Amino acid sequence: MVHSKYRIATVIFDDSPLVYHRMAQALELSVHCNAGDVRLQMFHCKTPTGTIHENVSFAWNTLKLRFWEEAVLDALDAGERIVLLDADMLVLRDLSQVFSNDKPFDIGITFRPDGFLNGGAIYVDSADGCANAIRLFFHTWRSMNDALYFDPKTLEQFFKVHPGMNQTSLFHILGLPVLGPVCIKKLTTLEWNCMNSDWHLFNSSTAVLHIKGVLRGVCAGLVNEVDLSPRLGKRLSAAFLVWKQYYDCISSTE
Ligand SMILES: [Mn+2]
Repeated sequence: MVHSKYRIATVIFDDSPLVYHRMAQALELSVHCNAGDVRLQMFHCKTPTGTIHENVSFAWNTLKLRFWEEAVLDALDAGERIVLLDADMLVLRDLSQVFSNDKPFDIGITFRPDGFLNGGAIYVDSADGCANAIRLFFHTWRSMNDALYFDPKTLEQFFKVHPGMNQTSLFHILGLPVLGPVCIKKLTTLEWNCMNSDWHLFNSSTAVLHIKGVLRGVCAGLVNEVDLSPRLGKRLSAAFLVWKQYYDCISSTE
């Protein structure tokens, strides 16, 4: 059985560079084109003032996680499943298949082929999963993230094991006894969060494409699209062509 009732939530910072707004627009378009009438909750916020880190993304990610936790609590109340996505994503097909009854889970996390996790897409079975375990998971993740944010020395140490503000905090809570019986499912990035490590394998099984690195460079106008093919050869061609369809469509309406 495949579940159908789920929502998608994402966070956009209104004062972020134009490229992020274009990526959020593309996400919206891709959900509309490929995921039917699935509700996309787009949370708008502003960059916090007085950030203590030079890298503004630490503050963005820390605030983003608060919105994600709120969205999960709201979904739990509504009895709906939820997929939490970065704004730099494209949804290429309906995502309900991830909630197949065959292997029930509370939280689905994507792992790259090299074993590193990526926190850009989190799948939460807030309808059939254990509500208390899910609440505790997000509380623990956000608490770890907040603690690290205000402890730059420990953060630096943790980054040696796993980079990324939300990611390193996620990595370091996995396996903590405090999480109790939460059921974590390991998903492949290729299928559920296709990023630069997987672009060369991109195929019709890919449900979510993560726009990072050089793709984002083109989107921001930092890399000339014409220069892209020789640089990447065959490696990126399929993912790039899909990405281009959405971005051309957005550009034509600007
Ligand atoms: Mn991302």
